[in-house]
Amino acid sequence: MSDQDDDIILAELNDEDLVAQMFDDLYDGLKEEIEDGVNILLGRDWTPYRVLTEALVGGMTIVGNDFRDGILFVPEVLMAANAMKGGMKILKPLLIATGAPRVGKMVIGTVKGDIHDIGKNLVSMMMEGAGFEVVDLGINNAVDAYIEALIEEEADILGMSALLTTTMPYMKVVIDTLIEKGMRDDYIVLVGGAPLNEEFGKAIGADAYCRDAAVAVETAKEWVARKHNQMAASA
Ligand code: B1M
Repeated sequence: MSDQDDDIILAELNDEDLVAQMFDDLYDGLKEEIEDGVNILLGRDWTPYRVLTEALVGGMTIVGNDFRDGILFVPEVLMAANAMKGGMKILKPLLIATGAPRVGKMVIGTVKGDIHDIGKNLVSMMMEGAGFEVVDLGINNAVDAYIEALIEEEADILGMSALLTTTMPYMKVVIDTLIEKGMRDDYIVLVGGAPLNEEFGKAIGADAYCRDAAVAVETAKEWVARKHNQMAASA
C-alpha cells in the first residue's frame, strides 16, 4: 500500500469514491477496510442489499475478471474472498431481519470437489432474508450428504452450487440418485453457479437454473407456491 493510500479516510469520501475505494480494498484483500466501508454505507442509509450488490459483488467481479485473465492468483483471490466474507458477515443479520414469514426450507451446498462458497453463501443469505429456512451444508458435498440432509430436515428445496466446469456434472449424479431412490418429486431442485446456464439446468433434470441470488429467491417462491397449489388441487 502506498503512503497516499494510508492517508485515505473512508468516512470522508462521497458514496461514489467510497465504493471505488472499496473495490480497491477488496482487490487488495483488506478485510478491516471492507468492514469499515460496509458500516459507513449502512450509516448513510444504503440498504444492506445495495451494499452487497453494488459494493461487494461489484468489487468481486473485478477480482474474478483479473483471476480469469491471469493477473491475480489463488493467494490474492483468497485474501479478496476473506475480505468479502468480512463484509457479508455484517450484512447477514440485516438481510435476515426482515421479519418475513417462513415460506419453505432449503438444503443448499456446493458440490463434491468444489470449494467455492461465496455465491452459495450469498444465496443462503438472500433466501433467509426472504423468509426461507436454510440449512447450509458448506462445500465439497457428496450425494449422501445432500440426501441425508433433505430427509432429516424435511426440506422443500434442494439447492446446489458449482463454480467449476469439472464439478458441475456432479449435480446430475445427485439428481439421478434422487430419481433412483424415488425421491425426485419430493423436492424442488434449484441449481446455480457461474459456469451453468438454463440449458444445463434442463439437461440434468433440475427444476430451474438460477442466474443469481435474487433470481434464486424469486424462483424458489414461485416453485413453492406452485407446489402448494398442486397439493391443494389434489386434496
Ligand atoms: Co476459483 N475459479 N478456483 N477460486 N474462482 C473460478 C470459478 C474461475 C471461473 C476463475 C477463472 O479462471 N477464470 C475458474 C473456473 C474455470 C472453469 O471451471 N471453467 C476457477 C478455478 C480454475 C479455480 C481453481 C481450480 C484454481 C486453481 O487451484 N488452479 C481452484 C479450484 C478449487 C476447488 O474448488 N476445488 C479455485 C480456487 C478458488 C479460491 C479458493 C481461490 C477462491 C474461492 C474462495 C471461496 O469461495 N471461499 C476462488 C474464487 C474466489 C473464484 C472467483 C474469482 C470468484 C467466485 C466468486 O466468489 N464469485 C471465480 C471467477 C468468477 O466466477 N468470475 C473463480 C462471486 C459470487 C458472488 O458469484 O459464485 O457466481 P458466484 O455466485 C452467484 C451466481 O453464480 C449464483 O448466485 C450467486 C450470487 O449472485 N449462484 C447460485 C451460485 N451458486 C448458486 C446456487 C444456487 C442458486 C444460485 O442454488 C439454488
